[in-house]
Amino acid sequence: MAILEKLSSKEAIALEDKYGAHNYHPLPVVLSRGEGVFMWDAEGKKYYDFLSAYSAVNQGHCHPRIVEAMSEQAKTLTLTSRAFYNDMLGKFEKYATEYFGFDKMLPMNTGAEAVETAIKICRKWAYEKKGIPEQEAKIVVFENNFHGRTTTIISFSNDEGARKNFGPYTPGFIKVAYNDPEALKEVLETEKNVAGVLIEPIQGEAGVFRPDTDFMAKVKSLCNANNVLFIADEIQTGIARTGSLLAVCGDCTCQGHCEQQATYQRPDMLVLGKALSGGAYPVSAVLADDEIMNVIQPGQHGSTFGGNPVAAAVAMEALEVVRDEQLAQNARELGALFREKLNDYIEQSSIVTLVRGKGLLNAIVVNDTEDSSTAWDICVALKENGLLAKPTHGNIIRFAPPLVMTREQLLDCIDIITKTLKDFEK
Ligand code: IF1
Repeated sequence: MAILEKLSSKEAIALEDKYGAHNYHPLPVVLSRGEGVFMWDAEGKKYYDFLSAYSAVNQGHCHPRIVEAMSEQAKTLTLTSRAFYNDMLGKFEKYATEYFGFDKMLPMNTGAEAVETAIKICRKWAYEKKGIPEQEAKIVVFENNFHGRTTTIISFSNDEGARKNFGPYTPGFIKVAYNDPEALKEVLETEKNVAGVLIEPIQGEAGVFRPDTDFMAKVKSLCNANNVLFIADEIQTGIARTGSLLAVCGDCTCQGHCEQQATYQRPDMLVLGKALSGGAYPVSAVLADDEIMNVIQPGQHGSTFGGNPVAAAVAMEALEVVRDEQLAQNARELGALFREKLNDYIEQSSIVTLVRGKGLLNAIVVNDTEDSSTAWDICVALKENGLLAKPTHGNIIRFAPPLVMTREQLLDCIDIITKTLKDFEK
């Protein structure tokens, strides 16, 4: 089989079934091309993408500027390892630290690697700066969190499917209820040796669960009061997805980064991934100021591909596109329109109970039990009608199109979604 020989959907699925680990249960569609908000399957059928690879493709599929940057760098120098310098990493580090307003950046590849990096930095800071006894550092995490799939990260997950039979688990994590400042306050004031709080500003996998508006401000304030690091995992919510550059920016309407303290809850460590590269290449990063980041000395952390020249070129272009195309503003405006139209539909619906989200990270809750197949069946019907989405947990369907979507395209998608839902009304 020639590498670029086109397969039929049936052939592609059969190959994955026979030769691939069964670690996913994909919707029965085989995609072979993407452009902007669209993807085409192996038979040429066109779909709106309403998942954006879990918010990695915020800038749209195969964005020409990002592809060009990747292609040019790939023809020049792809990887040196960090055993040597290269002429792209310093540029990327300067660009990204100015873009997000931190002293330093540690580049990695996947989101989970960046979360693991933040955990390591937090622990090291706790021992070497806060004076917590070695091996005793605790990090607070939240019920229904999702931060990746490494052994340490699933150690503090409460999703049995993600953690069962992967033990023994990594110790040193305390779980508290999400969106409950009193519970967090209690833990920070009673537990000894707390080093950090690791939080998603909106819990994506939990079903796009948006906390109270002032929750992030309270988390930051409680961390400051207890000398604990506020670590924001913006891997899914960041890069304009929720209608501002970062979800911790609150409702700030600026297109880039600002220090409007009124709305911006500046974390001590910012964790980025996914759309940091526009979905073209694995790029992730941890950003922090010197007094935190400088606990890492040569030889104490790293990765073969972390900060490679292609990652640097792709990420700088992907971030520039976010600014030039005002994607945060577009996400804010289209997200409000999406929720308004879905709420109009919900008023007379028996199958959808609510729509929730921020910017273009939204979800609907289907009026059925978690273990019912209704949400799945709706997604299969949406696929037949030319729109791709996938349930998160059981009866919740996440809707997250690329942020380059136009108003006309969004209205077309809302039409597809409501017409499809009507077929499931009781
Ligand atoms: C899968 C979920 C989403 C993330 C946050 C870290 C990571 C993710 C907030 C790790 C990754 C992806 C992983 C992917 C499905 C998807 C997902 F359903 F798993 F939970 F988006 F909600 N922090 N989320 O959302 O980043 O290592 O994957 O680059 O594992 O099935 P990664």
